Amino acid sequence: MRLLIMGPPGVGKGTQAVGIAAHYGIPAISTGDIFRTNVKNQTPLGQEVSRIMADGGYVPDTITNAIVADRLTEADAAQGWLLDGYPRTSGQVDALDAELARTGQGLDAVISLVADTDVLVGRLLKRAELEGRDDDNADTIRHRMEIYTEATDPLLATYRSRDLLVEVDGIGAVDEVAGRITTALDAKLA
Ligand code: B4P
Repeated sequence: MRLLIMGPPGVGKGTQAVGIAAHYGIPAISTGDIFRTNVKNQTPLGQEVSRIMADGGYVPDTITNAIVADRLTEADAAQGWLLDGYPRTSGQVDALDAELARTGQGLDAVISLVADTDVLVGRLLKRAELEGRDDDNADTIRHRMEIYTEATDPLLATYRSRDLLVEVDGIGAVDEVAGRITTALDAKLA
């Protein structure tokens, strides 16, 4: 099973990815988590990306693509994976396509979580209180939303045209959204 989960900042990609991955027995691979771990551990990669992330920008494709390609060679990813927050640019879509072609694999579905911007801003401001993430303040959140609209939202059309997109309403309790995703995926993959 090879899946992507996409959607705007704060829509719940990371929250839902864990449950979906457990359901299918595959690893959830979050580029955001990989970068945050490197920032926390002050690795050379972390030092390179910390300012970009704190400003709400995207880490350059050359870095992100190399990290994902490398992660996909690990043993736990041999039977499948769920990519959370990747691809986010057309260059990343091309890199993932090339990687899949190289290994003779294909995607099974792309989950698109959808929610109103006002709800998302509210969630991220609440997370700022709870977790204190550097990129969860009002200015950065606005910047992240703008970049998403410009660079990532148009990618959904690509996956729709490949008949891979499964759109799910991301508003509601976490369990409720999880149930919707499973039902929609089961219908898509049947
Ligand atoms: P991500 O880690 O992907 O961050 P996100 O978009 O904020 O997270 P997500 O949608 O997963 O929200 P979450 O489940 O946490 O990226 C962070 C940064 O890393 C990017 O801005 C960028 O700089 C960099 N980056 C990552 N991938 C990259 C790439 N491919 N290319 C370049 N740069 C990249 O949920 C948000 C909040 O809502 C949480 O507090 C959660 O508890 C809450 N929540 C979730 N579901 C809810 C629900 N149903 N109801 C109420 N609250 C809910």
